[in-house]
Amino acid sequence: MLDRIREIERQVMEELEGSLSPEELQDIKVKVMGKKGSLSALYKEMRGLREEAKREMGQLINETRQRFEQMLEGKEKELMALLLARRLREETLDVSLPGLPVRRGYQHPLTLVMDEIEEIFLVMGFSVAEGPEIETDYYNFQALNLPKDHPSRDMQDSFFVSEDIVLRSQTSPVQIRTMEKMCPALPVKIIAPGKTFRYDDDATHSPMFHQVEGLLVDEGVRMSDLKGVLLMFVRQMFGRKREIRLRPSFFPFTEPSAEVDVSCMICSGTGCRLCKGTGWIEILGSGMVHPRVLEMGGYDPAKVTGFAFGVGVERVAMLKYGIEDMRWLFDNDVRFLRQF
Ligand code: 2U9
Repeated sequence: MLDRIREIERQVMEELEGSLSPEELQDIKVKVMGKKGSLSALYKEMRGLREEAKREMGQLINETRQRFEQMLEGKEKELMALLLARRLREETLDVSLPGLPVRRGYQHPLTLVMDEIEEIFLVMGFSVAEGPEIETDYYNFQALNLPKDHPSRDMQDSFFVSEDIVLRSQTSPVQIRTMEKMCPALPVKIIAPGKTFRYDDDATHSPMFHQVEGLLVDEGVRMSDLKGVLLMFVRQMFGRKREIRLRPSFFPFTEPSAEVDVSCMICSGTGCRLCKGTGWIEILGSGMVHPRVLEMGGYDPAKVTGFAFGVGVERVAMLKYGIEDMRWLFDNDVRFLRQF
């Protein structure tokens, strides 16, 4: 039996030497000291011995058991220390390493241009007005002196929701609504930026596009005021060397009306591809508010006058950033959007 104990001890030493994990240690513990372990088997074998030998053997086995327990405990501590050292080594975090780059988004060129236009007019004392994108026939057409047979009322040009409801084809209804609300207060000095809708789709037209329209109504407002404000706008937007020229035109809501050209920002007037050799680029529509439109807003055209203008935001963006096709503004291709 003594030999058996020695043999078990030798085996335990050998296995402990080679064990590398707490799980392996546990296995050894069970194999030797568990209910069906090799030491427990010895206790059972003792039953046949004489009293004296039984006591001696019992003591010896108990001592061996205690030794094993100490050895296992020691080995466990050793292993835990090793594992901790390894974790500390492997999980080290170098806080001085540079962080992972975060890709930043960009503002859409239309947002940039829209914000810039608003800023220019805010500095000149205009306020921003907003209104519905879905309008009644009255606000979109009638109040703007667009008669029933006017071509822009045609189904071909406007998106009708029903006979009386239409997606606004310009932001002018906002100005009518604002005049109605403000009347008789003066001055009405507002810009109306926002989405507009027309049945059109090619390289220079989109069915949804953006406009900023302006309106100034007060006593004694003249066409020269309009010209001064627009010259200021154009120079802020396209550079202080720009000039403007007004060409007579026609809009139902303004009289007289004028289209406004800006001197070409590429060739400064000598003629190039952008201005098609003319030196001038059309940029705005404008005019003195039609007396009937003033009336429709609640004001007396005998006492007040007003000027109005409209600018296409996509067109300004295309000119400012050299964008050749309007559809690129709506494709949401990040290779395009990243450039702004
Ligand atoms: C009220 C009275 C008059 C706004 C105006 C234009 C001329 C014009 C175009 C510019 C490019 C539309 O986006 S575009 O295609 N706009 O030519 N707009 S005068 O006139 C108004 C507005 C409101 C009460």
